Amino acid sequence: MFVSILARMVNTLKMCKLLLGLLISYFFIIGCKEPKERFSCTINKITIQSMPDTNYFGIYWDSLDGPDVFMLIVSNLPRNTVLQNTSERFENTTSYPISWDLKRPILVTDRSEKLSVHVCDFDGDALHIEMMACFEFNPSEFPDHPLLINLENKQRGARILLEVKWE
Ligand SMILES: [Ca+2]
Repeated sequence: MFVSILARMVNTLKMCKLLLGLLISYFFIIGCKEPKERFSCTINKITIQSMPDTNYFGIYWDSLDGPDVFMLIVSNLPRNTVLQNTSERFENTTSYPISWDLKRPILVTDRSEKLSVHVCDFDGDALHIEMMACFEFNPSEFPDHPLLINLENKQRGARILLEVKWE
């Protein structure tokens, strides 16, 4: 009887030692993990370098003059659905480049965040907005951290330039 109790106690002690060992190993591994690298990309300026003359149906944007160009920047993350809705339009645009120095620079700190830059023509009210061209921008796809980023929409023959800052 006594021997059996003693054997059980020894086994329990062994188990405790094993568990303690596992716990120490776990915390050691967690402690040795590389700290998460900081990631921050700020878009300060957007320049439209070229846009198509006509819409998706081959019709000119505005019959008497050029399009009234503005941007909508939409994030895939819910917290930033519309990041920039500039009311500063370039009315009757007949030549490019045109640029926006963003009053509220767009900050991306999440590697999974992707932005869609929609360049649109404004036609009197929000119901009559026409998409001119759209561009996708995923900052994490630029590991070299260039300060100027060209985005192209080949299908639309459209190009924009982003001026960014990395930290
Ligand atoms: Ca228009």
